Amino acid sequence: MFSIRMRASKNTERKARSVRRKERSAKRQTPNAEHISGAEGIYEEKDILQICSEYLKRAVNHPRGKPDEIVITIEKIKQKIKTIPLLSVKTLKCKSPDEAKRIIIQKLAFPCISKQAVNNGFKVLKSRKAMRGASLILAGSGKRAEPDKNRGVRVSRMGIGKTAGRMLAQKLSKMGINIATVKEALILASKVASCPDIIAEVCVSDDPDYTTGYFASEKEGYLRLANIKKSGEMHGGRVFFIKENADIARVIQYLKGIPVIIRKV
Ligand code: WAQ
Ligand code: MG
Repeated sequence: MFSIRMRASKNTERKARSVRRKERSAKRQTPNAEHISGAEGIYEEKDILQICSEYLKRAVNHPRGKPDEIVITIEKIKQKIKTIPLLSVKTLKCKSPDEAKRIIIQKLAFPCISKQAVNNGFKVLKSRKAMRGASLILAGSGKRAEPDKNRGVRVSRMGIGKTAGRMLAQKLSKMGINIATVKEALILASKVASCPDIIAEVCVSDDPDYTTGYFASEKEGYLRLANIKKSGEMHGGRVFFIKENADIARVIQYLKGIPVIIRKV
């Protein structure tokens, strides 16, 4: 199996480009590169070409704008892939961002996420500068624990088996939501929820025309929230609320590095 990842960005400071060549070759994308889009999954070798072409199409036709750098990484997975369960799916037809926010606050209060943590979470989700990864927020102190506050932590190396993928497509079709956005977010949220130190996740798409977000946790499942933001807004993001005493390096290693797959729907 292969991990395929794509990220597309636009450099916001064009004049500074040449100065940063050296840095760029080290880190490949400048810290002020504006995030346009990203995607990742685990696939069979014979599907690599098709997936790369899908990811490229997505990168160049994105509502956030035209990228001037697209990076695709293809890596053979050598470790054993861990099987994880898929979260259950439910949709709540919220009428406004305020209503969605009230529900999220309710859901977060029950597993004892502090007010400070909730407020800091909303700050990230509302920030005009979209990160390309997620923010890790300590459930008690509300401290942001991701090492790079501009980029955040990108979850990768997650996928779904062929048969399970077909069953998921059927199930989502019945609900009228069989689209890549939902499938990918559900697989990502299932990996995040399977991390023992993560209590809950909240996600708002950074696509200006995608207004459904979600709350997810092992207990509540994947709870879709309609109208979590107003159409046209560029902000978005992901926050993972983690146990106050969690080993941050281990959480990041799990999210980025441990390959997981869903085999049952
Ligand atoms: N790992 C960590 N954070 C990520 C990742 C990732 N692999 N991909 C995206 N993010 C963060 C990043 O900060 C983005 O700005 C933000 O999430 C939103 O990303 O069921 O499309 O790809 O209908 O715009 C939710 C689907 C869609 C709800 C979420 O996210 C539904 C979506 P986007
Ligand atoms: Mg997006």
